[in-house]
Amino acid sequence: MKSQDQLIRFINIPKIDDDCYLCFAQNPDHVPFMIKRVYYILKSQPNLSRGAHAHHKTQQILFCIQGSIKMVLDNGKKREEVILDKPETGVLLDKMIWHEMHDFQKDTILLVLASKRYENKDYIRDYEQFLVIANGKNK
Ligand code: T46
Repeated sequence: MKSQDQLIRFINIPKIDDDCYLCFAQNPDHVPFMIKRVYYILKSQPNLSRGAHAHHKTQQILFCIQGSIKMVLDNGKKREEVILDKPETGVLLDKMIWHEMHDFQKDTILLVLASKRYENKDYIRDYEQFLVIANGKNK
């Protein structure tokens, strides 16, 4: 199977364990794109859900640096679920992947590296529209 066909692609980064943990991610060793934006999601209440969209062009890597989440990834043909709960293991979220984040543990912190600046027009928020575009492109 080609690596592009894999829906779940983990990104493992170094975790230096001395008197604390220090993790780092750098291009190109761990991050296959130039980082244009960093954001983080925190102060989550238990059982929060977020996401439910895809991006036309943006690629991202999500690290759950505290707590845990369940994440659904869907390329329009198949849908898989992953649990993110380790600061040294991220998941690559390619463009045109529908994603949902569920079951945030209380006080989870999600750190995201993105290949593009924020642009509302890069979002597809309607699942039916996503399927049309994804399956059209995959033909
Ligand atoms: C994603 C998943 C994993 C900005 O103004 N700039 C930003 O860089 C971001 C990320 C968001 N925003 C604004 C847009 C909305 O008014 O923040 C608000 C919440 O964004 P959104 O509803 O997209 O948040 P989530 O948690 O559903 O999704 C976020 C990212 O936005 C999204 O790109 O892939 O995390």
